[in-house]
Amino acid sequence: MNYDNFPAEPFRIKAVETVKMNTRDERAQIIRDAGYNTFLINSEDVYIDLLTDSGTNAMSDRQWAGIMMGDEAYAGSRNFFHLQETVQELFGFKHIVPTHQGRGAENLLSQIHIKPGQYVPGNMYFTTTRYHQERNGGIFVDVIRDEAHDAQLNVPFKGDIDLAKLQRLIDEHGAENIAYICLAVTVNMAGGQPVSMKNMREVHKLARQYGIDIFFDATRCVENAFFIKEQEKGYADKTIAEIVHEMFSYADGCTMSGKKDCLVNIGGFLCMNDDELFEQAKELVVAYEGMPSYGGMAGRDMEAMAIGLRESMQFDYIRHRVLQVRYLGENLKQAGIPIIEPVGGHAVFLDARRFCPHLNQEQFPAQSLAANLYLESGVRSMERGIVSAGRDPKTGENHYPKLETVRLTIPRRVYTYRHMDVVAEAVVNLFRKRDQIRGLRFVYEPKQLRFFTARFEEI
Ligand code: PLI
Repeated sequence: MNYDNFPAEPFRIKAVETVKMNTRDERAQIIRDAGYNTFLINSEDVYIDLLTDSGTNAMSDRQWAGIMMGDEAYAGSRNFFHLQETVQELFGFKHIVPTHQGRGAENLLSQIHIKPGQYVPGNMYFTTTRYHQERNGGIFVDVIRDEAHDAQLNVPFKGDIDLAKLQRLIDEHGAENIAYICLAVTVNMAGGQPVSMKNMREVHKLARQYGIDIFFDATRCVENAFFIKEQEKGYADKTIAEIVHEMFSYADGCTMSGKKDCLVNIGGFLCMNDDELFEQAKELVVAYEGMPSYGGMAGRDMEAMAIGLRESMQFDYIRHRVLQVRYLGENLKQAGIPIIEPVGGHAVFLDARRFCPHLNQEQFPAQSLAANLYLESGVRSMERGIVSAGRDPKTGENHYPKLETVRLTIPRRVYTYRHMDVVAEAVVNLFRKRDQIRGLRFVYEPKQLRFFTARFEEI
């Protein structure tokens, strides 16, 4: 692998956390005890943890200094005002409602903006987002471009909305039956694929024509902005902050999981421009989260978030971030490992259909692949396929997503390129004996968001 194309870490390491490597026999017992679900493995038993990039970020010295500046007043904390100012300046929205994390914001938005029976089009789904939409009577409709469902197709901006699909939905059901458009930047379940500025502009134009609101899922908006700067004509000379600002100019508000691009371990928020919607959100936040001036976060958490959001827009940071992920992807590709292409912003996704062609989707190939990767190497990853997709709430039938994947998710500022090499070696070793990976069946299946706590046994 040629390191020249990949920038060195743009930071010095000031604190370290020791990790341990246990034996294969120990791991065999651990994964059995965990019901072949990597969510149920204790963190202490993991060597390199690529379960998620959510809340696993390393904070900077400046953020830790901010933690000491926490104003833990029940109401009117100065850290809230700092966060509010920062988000207003960087995102350009009028109002912000803090929440304990992203799904808190999704809960509020779904309650105040969906009438039962209304449709909620989105560029592929995210688990918690769709859960809250459906719980509030919304009908989720996937309007992402078809290419996003094809793991092997290497085209830019696979996260774009297909405008024809959106138009068809409006024609069929009428604009009044669309709650709002949910546009995720980037699209997690599609492989961390970005959305182009051109698409945001066009979706906005169409939505305006019909008076439909657009809410962005802003969770990985800074990573999305990097792809726009790198690949979209006219943006090479713009700063990341300028690009992020323009992106949100095409939205009426957003939900945000701060645990990703705000470079913190906890927190989230909901934004909107509409005053009336803001009043409704404020009334609801006190019931579910806390006062409108903390919403489930401590003062110190809001301070770290305000500082982290600004840091994430530094070009050296975000370039290293996205390219480190790409480095792992390129490494795997060169070794002939089937992955989703192009490599997205936060993770490399193994294509379990091609990795385990001897298993059908009902044998949970991605779930088993993740379990076997842990067994072989102590590397923890996550299933993103049929188990994550869950069941149709009406019919009880499994959703059968085209993408059956294992996500190797890179925490921000935590691991080095050498860690990426070790992960690649582990995946390559497993690939050589892939025919030994066995299918799984449920021994326990929770009704909601089953992937978090489900248990399996080998067939
Ligand atoms: O985990 P939360 O509640 O802070 O955020 C929920 C959430 C919303 N949107 C998107 C695109 C996400 O990726 C997301 C959370 N993602 C997790 C936990 C993940 O592992 O990807």
